[in-house]
Amino acid sequence: MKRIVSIQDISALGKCSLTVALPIISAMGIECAVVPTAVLSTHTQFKGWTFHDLTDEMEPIAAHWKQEGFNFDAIYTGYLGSFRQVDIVKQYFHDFGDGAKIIVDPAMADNGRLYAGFTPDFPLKMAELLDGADLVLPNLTEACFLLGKEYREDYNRAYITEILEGLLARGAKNAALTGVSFEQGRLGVVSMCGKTGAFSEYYTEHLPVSFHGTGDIYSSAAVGAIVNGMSVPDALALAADYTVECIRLTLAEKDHSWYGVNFEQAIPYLLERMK
Ligand code: PXL
Repeated sequence: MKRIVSIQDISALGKCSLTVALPIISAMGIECAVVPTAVLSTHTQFKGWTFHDLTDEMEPIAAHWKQEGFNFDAIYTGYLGSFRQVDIVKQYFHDFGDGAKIIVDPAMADNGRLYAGFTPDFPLKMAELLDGADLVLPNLTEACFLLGKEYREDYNRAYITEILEGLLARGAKNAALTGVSFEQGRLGVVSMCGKTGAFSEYYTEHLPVSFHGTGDIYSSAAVGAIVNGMSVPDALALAADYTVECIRLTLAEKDHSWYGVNFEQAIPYLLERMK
């Protein structure tokens, strides 16, 4: 059985980070070990959330795992809260990266802005994780922050290509950008392979809503698909379709929650598509 480890926070309620990575990756038939980097009462789009840092647990967990000789098919990182956590994650890549795909979701920003609590110097620290990563999958905002580039809402293919090349130049083997739209009503993911230069793109219906946690759902599904042997472009397309299905099911529910999507109800769809 394949085994991965996901390193990110656990927002106790809020349908993001580990509370989506664990169920989605498990449902895809992959063992999902976790390194919880912090416990929050909710994700940070709520008001008044609590936060308990778990950085001090990260190195002892790694030390024990090394002693036990564990290895992983992939290391999947998401939301991280500090420079020190990024440094420890780099140590995980070093200690457990042999034979593991390294997949980095630099979850830290959206819609042109960093999430609450991040200082402007954090994105360049997060960018250190790209060096040697098999895949980095930021949204457009995160990519701009990683590269220290101005975020633009109106852009063309040349701008998107420049961003993908910038991410590859930071050392990622593949780069994928989400939330890209060249056409009214269509939203998608574009990616580039550093080795072959191959460019791929995949678009879905652009539902006129924005829900929290969809980036984490998309990344988790992409990680599961890649570890199950799909090519990067196919995995990205599958993850995009799954995310859209999650949003559709959420909108179909009267009184749906604002803070996250009904990803649980779309798991049968995901598994059907994996066949
Ligand atoms: O979904 C990204 C995410 C993960 N973890 C925490 C967050 C967010 C986004 O706001 O606040 C704690």
